[in-house]
Amino acid sequence: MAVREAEPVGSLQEVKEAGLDREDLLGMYRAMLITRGIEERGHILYKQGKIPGSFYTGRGNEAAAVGVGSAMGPNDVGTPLHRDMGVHITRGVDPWRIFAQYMGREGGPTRGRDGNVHMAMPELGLHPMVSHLPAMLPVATGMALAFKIRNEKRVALGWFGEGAAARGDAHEAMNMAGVRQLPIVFVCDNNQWAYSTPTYLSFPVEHIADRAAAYGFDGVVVDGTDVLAVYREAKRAIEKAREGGGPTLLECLTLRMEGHAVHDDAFYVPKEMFEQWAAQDPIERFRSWLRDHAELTDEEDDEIASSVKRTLNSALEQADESPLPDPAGLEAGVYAAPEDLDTPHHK
Ligand SMILES: Cc1ncc(C[n+]2csc(CCOP(=O)(O)OP(=O)(O)O)c2C)c(N)n1
Ligand SMILES: [Mg+2]
Repeated sequence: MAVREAEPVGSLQEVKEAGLDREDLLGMYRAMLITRGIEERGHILYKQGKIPGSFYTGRGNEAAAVGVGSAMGPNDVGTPLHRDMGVHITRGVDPWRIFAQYMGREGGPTRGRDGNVHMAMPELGLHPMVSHLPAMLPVATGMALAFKIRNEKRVALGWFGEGAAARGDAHEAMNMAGVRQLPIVFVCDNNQWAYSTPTYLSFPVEHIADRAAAYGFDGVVVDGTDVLAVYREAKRAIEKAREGGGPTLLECLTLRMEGHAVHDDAFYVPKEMFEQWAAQDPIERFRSWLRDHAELTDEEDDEIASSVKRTLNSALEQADESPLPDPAGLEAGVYAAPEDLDTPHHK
């Protein structure tokens, strides 16, 4: 029951045993590049005044998000947060929809009802976050409870930050999931800061995952900059949940590489901390691993980079063509209609 600190990933053989072939690996690499590229371009759009409100990124969290997203099964569900763009990308959200969301356009997943990252596409198994953190954990727990009651072999994933872990709804969700042994994986994006609050003011134990034992399930800490280690641990936890083995708390350790949002210059984060974590940038790490273990050549790498660039260029164009929402349709999509719901008593 005690927390386990996951080993880093070694050879290609080990990765193959975890179920990934070379195509999968390059797909994950591409997803990480798309994720970062979207957020970098988002910054530019923000500076151009094209993004209303504030702007959030998950820089430094690309491996954690893509690693977990890639381990999900086709019918699994999740509630990713503001650092988890990689989950949306891995589940197949077309990048132009994200740019449209950023700019409050009709083509965004919320059809222009919200800008920024309060979005997801339920048809891809993802449910949009609300601002209140970690209010999506009880929602994910509810979905896991539904799967268990209906005897469906599906797993729910609920994301939360290490700061949000201090709130009651995190405790309530994990306690209930433990009591009922629900098919759920709680994924903590521990990026070491909750706005300006450091971890030692958020929790008094060494790891957030240490708490799992108190809820009666396993806790695992994984280096969130190692996409393959994250994948391996997420896969293990998800398949365990699917087979009736109950929840896991998977803590992905990273550093939030930018301010809380674009308005915050993170002056309170020690410079050495940024330097130390910049040296293990998740994308650079994976690129080196692919070169050393999967024969990624310069030509292939350049090809992937230019195809990502092309994808993002045309995505931006497509998003810019998407109109702002028509105020006359403001109420559309606010309430679910009976045909949107698949529970028998709504039919
Ligand atoms: C209940 C609640 N209180 C305060 C906030 C304002 N707020 C938004 S993000 C944030 C920091 C959250 O830190 P953490 O959970 O570590 O997630 P991170 O942003 O670092 O990924 C705060 C205080 C909120 N969204 N919800
Ligand atoms: Mg945090």
